Amino acid sequence: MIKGFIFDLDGVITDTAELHFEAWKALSDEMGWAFDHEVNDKLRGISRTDSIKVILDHNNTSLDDKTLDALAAKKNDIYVKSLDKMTSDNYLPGAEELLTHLRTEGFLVALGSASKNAEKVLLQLNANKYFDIIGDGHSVSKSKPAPDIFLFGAEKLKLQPEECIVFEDAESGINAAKAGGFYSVGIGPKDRVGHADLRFDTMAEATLFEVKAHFKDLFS
Ligand code: B16
Ligand code: MG
Repeated sequence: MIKGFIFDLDGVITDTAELHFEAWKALSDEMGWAFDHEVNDKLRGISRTDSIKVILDHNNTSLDDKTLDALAAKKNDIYVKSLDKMTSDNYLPGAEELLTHLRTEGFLVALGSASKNAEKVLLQLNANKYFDIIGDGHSVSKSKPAPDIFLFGAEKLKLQPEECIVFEDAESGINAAKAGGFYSVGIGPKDRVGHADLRFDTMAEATLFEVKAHFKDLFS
């Protein structure tokens, strides 16, 4: 039986992908690297360090670890500053409604994000009230597609993976959910999250009614 839900943050609760894009783009322009939305899409769900490596690969460049860390920190400063503009108006359509509904029905809810800035994003959105457990980029060392962040959430909720549904917008995130033995809901196009147990184009369609209808044998 499903007793809990684990939500990714960026791309599921709020759309920070564009803010990440702008910050990586500013750094790339400064460094003379090519960077566009197609490359940005490959960064969904993966850590900051892995992200800069993807950008460097795309540019057939490599850097020593110290320079790489310094440049990733520079990008992060730009990104964190851009979060100041975020408010509770910046939930993705449907996200706050679903979180509210889960609270009303008494489900356990955890965050399972790769971001080390999740705390600030939740604060800007005023979203802490919807989560029993916060799992973020500081909680585990192995990032998605390893299942560790979702296993962390389930363990803290005192649930088994098969008692939880994971919501994810990233290919690596659905892979992580599957690797951990969780049910998964993908948010986004088929070519990105079509391997999820259930998929919606956007969070606006992802109502509790639709989720229950799909996983009907798993709800009492
Ligand atoms: P930060 P999620 C992920 O968050 C983003 O999708 C990904 O693009 C980003 O690189 C990663 O967080 C790390 O973020 O630089 O803030 O630590 O989708 O897992 O909530
Ligand atoms: Mg995401």
